[in-house]
Amino acid sequence: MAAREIPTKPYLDQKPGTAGLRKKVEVFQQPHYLENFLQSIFDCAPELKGATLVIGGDGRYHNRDAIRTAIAMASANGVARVVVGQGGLLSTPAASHLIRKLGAAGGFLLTASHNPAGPEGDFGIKFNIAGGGQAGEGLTERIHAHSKRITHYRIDDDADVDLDRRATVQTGSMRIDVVDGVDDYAELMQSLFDFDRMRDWIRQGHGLRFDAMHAVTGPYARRILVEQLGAPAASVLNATPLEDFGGGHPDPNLVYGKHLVELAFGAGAPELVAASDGDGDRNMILGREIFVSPGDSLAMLAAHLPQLPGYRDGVAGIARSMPTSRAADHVARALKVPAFETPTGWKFFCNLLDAGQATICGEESFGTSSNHAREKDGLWAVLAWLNVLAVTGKPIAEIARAHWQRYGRHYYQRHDYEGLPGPAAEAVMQAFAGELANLPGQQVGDRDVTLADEFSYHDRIDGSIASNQGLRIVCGDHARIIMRLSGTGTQGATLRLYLERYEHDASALAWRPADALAPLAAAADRLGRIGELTGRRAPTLVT
Ligand code: VG1
Ligand code: CO
Repeated sequence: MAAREIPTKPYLDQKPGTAGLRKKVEVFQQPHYLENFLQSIFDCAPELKGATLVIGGDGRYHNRDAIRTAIAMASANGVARVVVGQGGLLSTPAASHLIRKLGAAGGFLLTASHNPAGPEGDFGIKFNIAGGGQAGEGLTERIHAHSKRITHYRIDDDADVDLDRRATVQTGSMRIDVVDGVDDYAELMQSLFDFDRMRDWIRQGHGLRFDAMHAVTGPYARRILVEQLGAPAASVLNATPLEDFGGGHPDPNLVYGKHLVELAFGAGAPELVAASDGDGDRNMILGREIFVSPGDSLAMLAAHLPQLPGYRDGVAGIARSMPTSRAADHVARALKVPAFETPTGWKFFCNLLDAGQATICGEESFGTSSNHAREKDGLWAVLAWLNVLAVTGKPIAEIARAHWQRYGRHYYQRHDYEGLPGPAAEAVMQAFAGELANLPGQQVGDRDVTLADEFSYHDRIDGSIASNQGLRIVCGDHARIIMRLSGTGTQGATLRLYLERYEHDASALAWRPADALAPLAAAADRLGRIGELTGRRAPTLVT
């Protein structure tokens, strides 16, 4: 049987959010649901015809089924070559790299990131374009519009392959390569970092612990940290990818990574404690008795980047998402390079990276990466820190203290109110928005408000404008309060409140972030009437 056209009816909810289409597994299991969405991509991205397509996922439940469907549809839609990770596994940054390396026209990344997996959990798919970055807003909108009027999809059931065996198979007019998902990524990391020095650092007995959280980074961490850098096997925790992530929540932050915080603050702590998320694009960094907030991590890595082999040419610019702490901006100023502020979501960095204007980028949501890929990269951040430790010979706490002394410290927290009824979350946003016009000239948390608006971004490279990207109150360099709604959830609405306070006085560098930020949290609650409108006394998650 060759390619067939199957009639189908549209679903009206296939609208991608901050990072692809994410839904409950049972939503994806509805008849033709995935097929409709994939066909919408094929129809809106004709460049896939006759070209190479990369496919891989984070290994969660439904990954294999979805990949087989994607392969069968790629064949029916005229794709010349599919490259798929063995076992269906590719971390998000590894997939991005593979697209770039192979000159592929795009890739399907099957992941719902850190959201829990399993039959009751979440599933998701991202479409990345040539160059390795996520499809931009325009294309994403066209795909969504198309999905609402789709009538047929094409599939070729003969195009199938054993995902567990590395091989090249020809089916009809399409070639399928099942490749090791780690090889190319590991080679890329070796080109960026000083593996010899890192190996020495480990050999000297400096301890390190990396938690793969039973998600996709296990095989990557084992290969690089253990086999190539010589770390003891026990350095990598939960290294076997499981379809349900072992029942866990592979979101490396202060809540879901609490065991790592305890390890880092306990007796005999290793010098570097780290973790990544479900699809391998997030990272958490801890040292002995210190948690490095993602905004600080971006700033500190940027400051040290020119000492790492892949970045000897220096830093062209530093980019961060709007809610991310402005710590990196100080480093950009010191390096005399531009600092960019983009909306939440990695896709907004890609034009800057492509244009060579930014070298390193970061988000407060535990995302950091550089121009080596077009996605954030968890293991890259861990290796970058490892290399910094090996080069400086200093522990993380000392690096952080020196950094704060020089640049000042940005106290930072994100408060999430998860699973809210949509109308309650909207009401808070409206209440907060309603206060903005009156605020400039007034005080918030003892500081003068200099700007209060809704953030919109003008991409100077492609001229596009993204509006509606979060509400913010700015008190000069001193403080910010930001509020936005999450675009990645699958249940109810999540309100995110971001708090930032800057101090540079030597006596103000060692406070507890919760204490430093309490006045701003109280102000945000008052302005957005959060308690009153949501009935919640406290956030569900503080990171
Ligand atoms: C969240 C984060 C954002 C990140 C996105 C995808 O989006 O805030 O910074 O880029 O997740 O990360 P939102 O809209 O829920 O705030 V991942 O690791 O889920 O691909
Ligand atoms: Co992720």
